[in-house]
Amino acid sequence: MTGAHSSGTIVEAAEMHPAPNGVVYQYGTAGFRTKADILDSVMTRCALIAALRSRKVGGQWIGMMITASHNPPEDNGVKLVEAMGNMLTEKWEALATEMANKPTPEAVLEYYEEIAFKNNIDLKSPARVVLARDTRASGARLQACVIDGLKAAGAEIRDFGYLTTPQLHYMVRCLNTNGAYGTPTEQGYYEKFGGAFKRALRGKKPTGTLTVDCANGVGGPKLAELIKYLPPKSEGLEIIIVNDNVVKPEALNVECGADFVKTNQRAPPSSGAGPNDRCCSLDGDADRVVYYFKDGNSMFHLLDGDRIATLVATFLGDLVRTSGLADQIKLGVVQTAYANGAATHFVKDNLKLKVECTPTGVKYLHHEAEGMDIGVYFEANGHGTVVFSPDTLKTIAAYEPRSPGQKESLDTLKACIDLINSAVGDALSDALLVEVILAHKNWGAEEWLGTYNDLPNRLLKVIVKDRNMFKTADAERQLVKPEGVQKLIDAEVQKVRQGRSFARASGTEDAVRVYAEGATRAEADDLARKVAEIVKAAGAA
Ligand code: G16
Repeated sequence: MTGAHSSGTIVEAAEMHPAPNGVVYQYGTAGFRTKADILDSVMTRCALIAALRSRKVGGQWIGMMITASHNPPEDNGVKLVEAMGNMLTEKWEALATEMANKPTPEAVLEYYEEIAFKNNIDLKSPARVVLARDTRASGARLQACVIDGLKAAGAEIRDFGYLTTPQLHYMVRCLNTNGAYGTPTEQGYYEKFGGAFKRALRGKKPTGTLTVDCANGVGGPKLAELIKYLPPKSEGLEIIIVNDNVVKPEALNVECGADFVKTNQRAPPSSGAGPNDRCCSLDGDADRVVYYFKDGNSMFHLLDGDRIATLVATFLGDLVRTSGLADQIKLGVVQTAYANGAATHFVKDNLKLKVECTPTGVKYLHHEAEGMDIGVYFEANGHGTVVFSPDTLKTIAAYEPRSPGQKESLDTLKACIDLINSAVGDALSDALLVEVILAHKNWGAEEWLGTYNDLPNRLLKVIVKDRNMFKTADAERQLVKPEGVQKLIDAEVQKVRQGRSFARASGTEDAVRVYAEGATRAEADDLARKVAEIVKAAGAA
């Protein structure tokens, strides 16, 4: 931890880490993210923004996470975290983008002062920033750039070293709630979620084992630590960790991890799991998780974010009902356009719950979920959590059950609330929640899969000259630019039974993503290929 005094000027810090010529930066879906070797200046400037943001919110702790999550090892990035542990507000994303693109150190200082002036920020008031990073090789250098910026801005720094992204969000929320959310230490995190897991299980034992692919990222060592706080495997869950090599940073996300599994729809080649063994994969910073297994015929089955959402919504809905709270608390589900059509139908028609669709990016889903009593949100890629409104939490806390059955359900519901990292999607806490639910239902992955049939789907990446020319509307389901391209996509969709497809520019990678689904694997693949060709042709213009 460092003191709250400035050890350099803003101009000097910006001079130490000059912006490369001709690069345009943008705060994207999850912060700044690009090749690590052009990020030094962004880190220092982002630190200035974090310090200003902290001052704006009365000196509360603001988080900075140095990570590029699912991206390849040579990338890196930074995400800023608001005082309650959620993503940076959009207005400040725009300020961060503008700051990152200032051409000179003098312009950086000028803009720093302009932000302070326009937002009524007293530059002598306290600023507090909490910092962590994933295991990428470039992380140490970029962290030094951040610290130079923070010191120049006179911010108090708490540096947690290596953390998963959700652990950093947890620290921010704990620090700003005086420990009401938990103790702001790694041990505090493990105690909170490990303890809640035990309480939520209520003596039930998950069937079989869980093999966790940690993407060779920071989730590996952190899961190994968390396991020490879980019930012994004789009473609880036997977890087998694979792909936990953080000593070789070039192995990060390579042929493993949640994004690999979801995109390729196959298990990591390194997975040693046997038939019907339950498996899950985290991504590089452990904020996403997807489940899967191979059946007796070696056929791969994916249980992605949509499946987690339906499982969680079903279980929490049942607990609310059996506690006797159904009249007072309503559940809703938030998805993106990537949600499988079958999952959307299942939530609407079987669970009879409200479904909202937002653009990609957990910040949008989280915001939508905050408007619900209990908002279950998951992106299909496995990124998500559950949000409980303050009124819902009060209702649950004050509720007097009228029978032992109601009490049992209420206690499980309360333990689940503690087990969920409501600040942000958290692969470790999400996986524990899934395990609790499967244990209560006495299900393995096969039974979970049996709840409905996914429509076959395919996700492709198309490299184009400038992805920014692709603009969408209607929660990314329609392309409005380049003009005329949506019509071509629609024409292909018409030809396919249960066809649906859309294209959108990624906010984390230099590519356009194409999603397609159809009644059969062949139709989904064919539709995805045709739409990708349309996008490629439009992007070449
Ligand atoms: C980030 C965001 C997610 C988003 C994903 C892909 O995840 O937090 O909300 O789904 O990027 O975004 P895009 O399709 O725009 O590239 P992560 O896990 O990489 O931080």
